[in-house]
Amino acid sequence: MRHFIIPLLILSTLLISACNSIKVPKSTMDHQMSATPTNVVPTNSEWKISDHPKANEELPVSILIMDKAGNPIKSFETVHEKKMHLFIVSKDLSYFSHIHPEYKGNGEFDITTVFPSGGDFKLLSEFTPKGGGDPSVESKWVQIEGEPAKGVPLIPDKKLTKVIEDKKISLSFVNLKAGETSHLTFTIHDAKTNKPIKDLEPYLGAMGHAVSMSGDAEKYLHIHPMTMEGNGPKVTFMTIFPDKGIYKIWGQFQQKGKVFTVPFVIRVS
Ligand SMILES: [Cu+2]
Repeated sequence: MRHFIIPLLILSTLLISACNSIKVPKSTMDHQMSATPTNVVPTNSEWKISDHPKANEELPVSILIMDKAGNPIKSFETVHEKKMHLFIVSKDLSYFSHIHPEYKGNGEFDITTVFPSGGDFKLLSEFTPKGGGDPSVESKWVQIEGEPAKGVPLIPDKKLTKVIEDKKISLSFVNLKAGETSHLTFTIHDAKTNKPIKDLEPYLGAMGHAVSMSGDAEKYLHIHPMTMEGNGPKVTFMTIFPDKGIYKIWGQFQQKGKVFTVPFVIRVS
């Protein structure tokens, strides 16, 4: 069931967000914003990571993408400048990483990463086999040996303003109801001067990216901004949260060649 639901969620997000973004998935155009996902290529995956993966060590991770018959898929679309986007989160969602495995050919993607502590981590890859109009998703839980991090309880933020790397970022939304269209706006100021930041740069082909996960790390949404206009201080995203509950959302933006990530915990009612 999970394998079916997750692509469906991403699809609905992409279908909606695509209306106002520059890159419109084929299925959106074909189906006029219908919520029926028809263009996700069904996939299987095989993940290779050492037998006893340890925290704080360089660990090679290999992901083989196959079709349902188990044959490697050989060609992939480049989406947001990459053939694969890989997200790694700890079970409590306190750790987040967004990286790009290298395509080795014959369905295989490789990357080396360091897990910051022992414990359970979810690896979630997003890619689009050639001809697919919307991304496919494959994920894997891994258990990392080593001292576990002190778990961070997932509590909705009371204050939706954070200071990250000299930037003050606020999150606001219109309609945070499950199953309905939500707009999320990140507003970015210089933390020292309080001046609005107007020189954001495109990051992976958009004025920002946002990834959201449900509190249990089972539901995943990759949310693209609604427009490419302007370079801050506001970037608005549109999505549909599938269910009520707590979600963590990570906004990622770039300024002066540097990417910064801002996390918020929200409650969808
Ligand atoms: Cu990416």
